[in-house]
Amino acid sequence: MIEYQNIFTQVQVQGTPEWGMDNEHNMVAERAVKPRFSTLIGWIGNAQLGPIYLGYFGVISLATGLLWFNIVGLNMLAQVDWSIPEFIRQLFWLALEPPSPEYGLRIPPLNDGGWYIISSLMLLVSVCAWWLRTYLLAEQHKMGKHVAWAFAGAIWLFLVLGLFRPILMGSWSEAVPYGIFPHLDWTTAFSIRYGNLYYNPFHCLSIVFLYGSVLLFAMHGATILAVTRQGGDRELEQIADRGTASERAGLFWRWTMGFNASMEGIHRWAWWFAVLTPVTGGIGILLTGTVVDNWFIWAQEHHFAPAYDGSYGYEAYNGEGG
Ligand code: 07D
Repeated sequence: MIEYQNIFTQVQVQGTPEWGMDNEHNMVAERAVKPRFSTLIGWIGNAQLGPIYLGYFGVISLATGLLWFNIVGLNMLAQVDWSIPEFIRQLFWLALEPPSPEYGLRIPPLNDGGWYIISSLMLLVSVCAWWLRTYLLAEQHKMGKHVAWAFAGAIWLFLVLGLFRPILMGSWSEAVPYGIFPHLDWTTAFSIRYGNLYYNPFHCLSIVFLYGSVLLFAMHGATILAVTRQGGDRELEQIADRGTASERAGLFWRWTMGFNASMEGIHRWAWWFAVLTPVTGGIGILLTGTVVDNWFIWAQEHHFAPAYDGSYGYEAYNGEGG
């Protein structure tokens, strides 16, 4: 007999595939891939795989996304003289780099950053089409647009890094290269060039929300798993009619730390923490090099990085010398 189900003791439901609602019959043509079941997938989620809704923007997004991916890959392959073994060996170090600074915001020759610009345009279209897909599918399902607006938060940072800031700086060379280690090199170089990103308060805020999201996610995930035997994982029912699971979970946190989120509110906490990570991050990147040229000196001027004599400049600030 099955006593209760949670992620560790999951009963996999496998029967007639669920196609989802389509009362107006306007999604039939777009739904692709015959649904099937996978026990392996069932261990970590729903055992049913597919169908997938393609639609107009899904096709655009996949096509342009693949173009971006292939342009980047073929450029990397060209850099190793079309040698597949070298491509595999050097893959993590290879990059499609943005144009060099002398081109400013002009379009350079293909092999001097032109491919970078073309592929970036493809990526931009792909990401935007995928965003539209999240918006329109939510509309078709008569859902709120929370996923689309959260995704827009991430797209804000993506646009700041690759479009808005390069335009404000007057050069495409400011954009991030496509490559595994090269984009890490870019990140480090960016931090060093602008005097250590740790002193950028928006980088601080972004980390607060990033780590905060991790903490909230762990707390929420753990709480729900801990009350699945009372039906806590059926969150909607628990919101509409607070059962023993919500009461117990709330009581646990109130006793532990004096406060408990509500069954609905915890998801608002999660949404805001996640969304504010790239939103604050994007503000920080946009200010870098445009408004602030050196975050360490900026922090010294604002008395939270030590001056070179080891003080925080208070004496000098208060007119007391030193
Ligand atoms: C990147 C944007 C949205 C992405 C989208 C997806 C594709 C297609 C293709 C799968 C994530 C587009 C789709 C590309 C994919 C296929 C095939 C969201 C993104 C829409 N930092 N740092 C952050 C920490 C340092 C630096 C954020 C920690 C150093 C720079 C975050 C530390 C230096 C930038 C964060 C640390 C440095 C950041 C990212 C510790 C040098 C940014 C938030 C412990 C290494 C970015 C304000 C995010 C930012 C950023 C964390 C250290 C540089 C909070 C924990 C001091 C240049 N850092 N960092 O959600 O926003 O990213 O900064 O040391 O640009 Mg940092």
